[in-house]
Amino acid sequence: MMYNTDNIYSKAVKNISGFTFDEQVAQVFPDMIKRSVPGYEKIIQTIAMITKRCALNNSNLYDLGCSLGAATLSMRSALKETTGCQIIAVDNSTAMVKRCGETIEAYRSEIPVQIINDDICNIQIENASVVVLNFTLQFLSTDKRLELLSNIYQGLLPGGVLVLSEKFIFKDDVTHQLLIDLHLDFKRQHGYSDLEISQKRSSLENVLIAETVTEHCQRLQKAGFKHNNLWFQCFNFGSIISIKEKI
Ligand code: GEK
Repeated sequence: MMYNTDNIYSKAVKNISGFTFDEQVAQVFPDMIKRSVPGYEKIIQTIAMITKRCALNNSNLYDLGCSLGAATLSMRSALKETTGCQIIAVDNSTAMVKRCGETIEAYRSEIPVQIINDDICNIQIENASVVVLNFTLQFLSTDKRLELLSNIYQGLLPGGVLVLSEKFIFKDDVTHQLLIDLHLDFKRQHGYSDLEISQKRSSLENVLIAETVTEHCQRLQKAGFKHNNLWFQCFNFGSIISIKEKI
């Protein structure tokens, strides 16, 4: 599968429309996410480690907002073929799901992967041991987030885990500004021009709604999770692990 370099915002655009996960984005997605999200590759690698330790025999693993299936492939690499697990990957972007299917097909494995083109809010989570929301919740309107997390909590088996990776904001203005500036430096270091950075920022406005780590942890508590902690952070991006208690 061929992927191009992300130059979607390299030329000045008069009216910047809201960001969507269309064919143009799907074509450059691996390049875009690596150059835009500090720590992305580390998180993907660690999802394999978490899977190895937390996946339960004969359970379902979910990749919600799977894009091209990077987290699915990571989870699959960590699963033994004899454990009777299956992975369910969901995305509401048709362009992403189509390419995700082709990517998954390209790697041989006996672990079944079901790819569903739907809104993650319509998915019944059941018999789950690992659920991944890798930079997806931030695209869901805030009023729908608790219901989704409650659904995930209910569908997890005792001892099951949720990996929730997000872009964060910070209550302390000084810290917030420095971490944002460091993120901008990261993007510049990866070859994005100031024009590209500012046009992308405008297109994501009102589409990506970031919250503080505390807001996320409070919502996770409300959804039922008693054990929530940040396990990774790089600048204003990070990942929380939530564990459903064992009985
Ligand atoms: C990765 N997890 O590479 N229902 C289903 N899918 C959705 C919804 C929704 N309501 N909202 C957004 N998406 C991936 C990266 S990207 C993150 C995830 C980013 C999908 C959307 O179509 C896109 O594919 C994905 O969530 C977000 O580990 O681009 O910053």
